[in-house]
Amino acid sequence: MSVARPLAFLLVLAAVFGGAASLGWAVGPLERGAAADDEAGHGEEEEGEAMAAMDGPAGLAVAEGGYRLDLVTRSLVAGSTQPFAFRILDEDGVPVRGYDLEHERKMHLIVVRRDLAEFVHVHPELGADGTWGVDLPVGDPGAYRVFADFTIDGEKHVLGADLVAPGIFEPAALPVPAVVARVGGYEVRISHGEVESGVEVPFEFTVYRGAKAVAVDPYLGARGHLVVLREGDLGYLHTHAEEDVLRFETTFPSAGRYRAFLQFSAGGRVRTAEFTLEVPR
Ligand SMILES: [Cu+2]
Repeated sequence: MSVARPLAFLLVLAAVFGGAASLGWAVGPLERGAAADDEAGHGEEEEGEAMAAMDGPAGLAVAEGGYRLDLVTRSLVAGSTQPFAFRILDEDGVPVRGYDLEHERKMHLIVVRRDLAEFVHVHPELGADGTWGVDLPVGDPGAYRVFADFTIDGEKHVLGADLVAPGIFEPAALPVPAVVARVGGYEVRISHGEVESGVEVPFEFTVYRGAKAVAVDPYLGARGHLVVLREGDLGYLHTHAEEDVLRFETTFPSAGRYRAFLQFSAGGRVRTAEFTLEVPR
């Protein structure tokens, strides 16, 4: 083996670590934890930083902010609905049993395939021993990412973990950005102003049946529910919904492509409309 290879490897490592250090705020989870610990009287500037960190991507860590996502189910079976179980452990390793209601539920479980071709959003039931359980529909084989989205003592947490549905995996390319998505006989249009990273971007969705705009039914305490994930690391973005319209705000942490999953209720069923969003800078 020549000397050149290990040297090149070291250089790559240095670039990775150097890059991580210079990103600083982008390694949000660490700073967010620190900001949360410092509850007492921080200045306005620090509060601003904490807010910015809150708007960064979540769900990149299996443990964060004093809690750990512990998967009881360790692998998935492609093409079937199966029982899925997990726990949220506190710093002492004890399963958490007290959660706040958020969007009418105590736990939101989002499961996506890593290429963003599959998306499921379910609401598990909490057992007496602190184990969450749900019947989870799983699509085609591949690597999956699970997000547990929950609130404890008024603080929101999103923890993420990977697991695999074995089989022959055919990765799908992310669809190109489009302003219209079709789902179950409905056409959904997205409208937004200039999309730029680091600023709050408002989004509005209109649902059509034929040529006519239709009113959607309430769903989870709002008109709809929006999950936005970043291509590349599946960073999970917090979105803020307005109550009476399909309008949301989100802050993109960086340039890149994102996949937005809008869920709304119409015709007695929950539908998911999917959009690719391009953030140029
Ligand atoms: Cu939910």
